Amino acid sequence: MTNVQNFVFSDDIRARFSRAMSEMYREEVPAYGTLLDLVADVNSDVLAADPELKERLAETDNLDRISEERHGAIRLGTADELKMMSRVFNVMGMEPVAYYDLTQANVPVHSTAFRSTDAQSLSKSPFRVFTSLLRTELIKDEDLRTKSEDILAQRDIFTPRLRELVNLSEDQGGLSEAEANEFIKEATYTFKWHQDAAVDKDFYEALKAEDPRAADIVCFKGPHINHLTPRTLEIDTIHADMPNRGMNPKNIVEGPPPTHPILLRQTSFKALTETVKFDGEEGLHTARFGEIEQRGAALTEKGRKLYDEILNEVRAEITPAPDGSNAAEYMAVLEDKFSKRFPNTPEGMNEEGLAYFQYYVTDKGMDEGLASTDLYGLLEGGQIAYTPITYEDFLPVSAAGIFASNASEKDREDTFKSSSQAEFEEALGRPVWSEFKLYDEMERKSIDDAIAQLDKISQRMDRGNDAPAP
Ligand code: OOG
Ligand code: NI
Repeated sequence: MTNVQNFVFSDDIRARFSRAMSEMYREEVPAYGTLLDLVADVNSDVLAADPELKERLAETDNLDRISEERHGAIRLGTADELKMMSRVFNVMGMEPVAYYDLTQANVPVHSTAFRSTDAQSLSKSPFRVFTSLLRTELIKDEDLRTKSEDILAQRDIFTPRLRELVNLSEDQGGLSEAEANEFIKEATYTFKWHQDAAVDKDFYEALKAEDPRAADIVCFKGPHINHLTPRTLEIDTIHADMPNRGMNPKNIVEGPPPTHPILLRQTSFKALTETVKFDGEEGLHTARFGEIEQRGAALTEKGRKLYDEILNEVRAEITPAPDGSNAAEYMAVLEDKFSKRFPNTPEGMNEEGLAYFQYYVTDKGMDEGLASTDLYGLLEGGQIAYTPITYEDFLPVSAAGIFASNASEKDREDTFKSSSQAEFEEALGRPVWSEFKLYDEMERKSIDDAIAQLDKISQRMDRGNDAPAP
């Protein structure tokens, strides 16, 4: 689809790019394909068994996106790479949202997520890319640090044609069909896995010994896609079924308990080991993995605070053992603590101001129009209803868990410098959006739109009534 100037809509470019990435990753990591099939099966079972859910998703324009939905993760080495990447994503209508400080988990990166920011674009394609920037200053060994910075300064992860197309899009205000196709091809290539490393084996091993995540970023020619994550409606079923399908999942599903459809629940299977050529010499690299996620309600700052508080309480009592031996016990404590303090129905969360909601006109509203003057009355009267806004972002704690589970046994020493959103934004060349502000705007807009829609219905009914008899 194109707009008046015959440019392809950025939402379309993003949707097609997301599909192209999925195809590429399916070829690179066959287990990802298995996971996709599993997710598609389970999602269609869930929808078949729950017509109410299906109807609600359809009513709020969120049904079609489910099976298309996924996120990816990449890791960059320099501020210039981050700036250019931001422009590449911008062609697809994706903007940096939220700041994540992974140094809290002793990972030497800080991050944002590129995604679309309004409800309509999200319903077209919610594709998001968690994007991390290495903080080379946290590489402790001076030699390794200096050499890493030199290597990164010399590489160019973008093809010349991709740079041209980004410039073109910015100058013209969009891309034609042929240009968009070329853009998708070049952008996808940026995230391809390259078997040939950019360094020799000694340097790789030395940097890996200091920090495997730094090695994953510095030693390769480009920011290979690190994982691609489909969204499931039933994560526990899949988690339990993964071993039967030859996948080795991590110990627990990270995030809130199954009783609470909030934020984000994630599980992954362990990184696969890939062969690499270091100046022709063979070696092995372990970084890429598979992951699935289940998304729930976006929480307000108040809700998020309560979530963090309860999770800390849980972790003070029990931490999940890496071998999974106390998984059932951990889940029981998690469920217990949350059920005591966090409501798990939309009504309960709304009453306490813990989550954001999308308001919409019901079938009854379509018949009756603006039957009351205020939102409360319209909710009471059943002309308007609401459903939680889906959380579009990430959870640093589980992100850090993922980093850790896919790193090595490396000690988790607490020696990193404190976070710096300002530094990150300087590298990025612009501020990141506050996720709370975006959800708040979405909620307000949905209320305004629903009331305007009811008003129009009422006006049409009035005109119908006043019309002179034929
Ligand atoms: C990013 C990990 C973050 C998630 O789902 O929380 C992430 C990485 O491994 O580079 O993707
Ligand atoms: Ni992820």
